[in-house]
Amino acid sequence: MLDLNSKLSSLEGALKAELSSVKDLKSLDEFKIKALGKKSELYQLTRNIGELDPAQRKTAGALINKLKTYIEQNIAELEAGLKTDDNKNKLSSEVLDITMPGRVYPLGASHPVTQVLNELIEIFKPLGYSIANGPEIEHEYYNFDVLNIPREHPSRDMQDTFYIMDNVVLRTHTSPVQACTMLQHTPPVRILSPGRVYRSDYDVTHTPMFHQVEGLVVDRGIKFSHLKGTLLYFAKRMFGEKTSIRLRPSYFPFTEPSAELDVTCVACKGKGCRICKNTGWLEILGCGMVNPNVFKYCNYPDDVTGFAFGMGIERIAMLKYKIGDLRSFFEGDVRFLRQFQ
Ligand code: 2NM
Repeated sequence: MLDLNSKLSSLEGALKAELSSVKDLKSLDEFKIKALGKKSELYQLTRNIGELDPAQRKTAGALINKLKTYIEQNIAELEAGLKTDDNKNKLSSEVLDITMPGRVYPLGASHPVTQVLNELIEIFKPLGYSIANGPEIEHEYYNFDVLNIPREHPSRDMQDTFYIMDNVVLRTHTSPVQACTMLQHTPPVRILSPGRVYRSDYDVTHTPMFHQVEGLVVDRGIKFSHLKGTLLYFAKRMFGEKTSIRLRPSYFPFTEPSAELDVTCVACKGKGCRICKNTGWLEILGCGMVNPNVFKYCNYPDDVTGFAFGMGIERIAMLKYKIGDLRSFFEGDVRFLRQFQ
């Protein structure tokens, strides 16, 4: 018994000394195993109780248990303390100030030409138009011949058209897309052809590349009044409900009759100003009834009729956003572009 007593008190001393050097939760876990686990001295002592005198077993068990409880209590206290410290450290090192403003990353935006183009598509979508795209490099035949533009027509001239090689050009309008659609599909046709077009021209109002949207509707029974109604609807949606339209006779080889469309001046609302040269009107597009010769080239039957129209997107954007110089669209100056975010 004396032997056990002294064993226990030296074990207590050793365990307390060791526990005092435990400074974190990880080494505390290691200590728990070492002090109370299956291989610990304390556990071995409980195992050996059976070898003692039956009369001594009870006291021995009580003494061992007392030390075990004592050590367990010490561990629990230290653990509670270490856990609190650990939480405090975490709280102070992981401070998150949710009132801090977020990082502001610069956001891009689509180009004003793209914006107006998308708007145009949205305006014509509810009328049932599909989008038709085509190549920017075209055979002369599709850019001119099919569209009833004769060999001696001035627009074929080297001055206006970029020739890639003999008989191959950069398209000067998106009409070849419409001609090709007619060559591939029987009527009815109702399409919108947006895209880049190229003309050898450069000044305040002309750039060698610009964007066009052309519309084409072909069916039996299509009349000029359908064209007029379509254009009035378009003008009101693009420039506002109060906009009026005016058609003036014009000439295009691919339409007959042909007309130019004016809308109420966006600046003075029709009163007359510098922008509309005191007329109260602004020209925005060309249009007409598709020339029967074009239908012949496309192998369409005699009884179909159709209307077509074409406009420059930059011009529409300039009027809508009151931009003075066409060239600002192509300079890539972010101060200009940011105004359309
Ligand atoms: C315009 C004006 C008038 C037009 C004609 C055709 C086609 F393919 F049907 F012949 N497409 N686009 C047309 C008609 C284009 O742009 C000022």
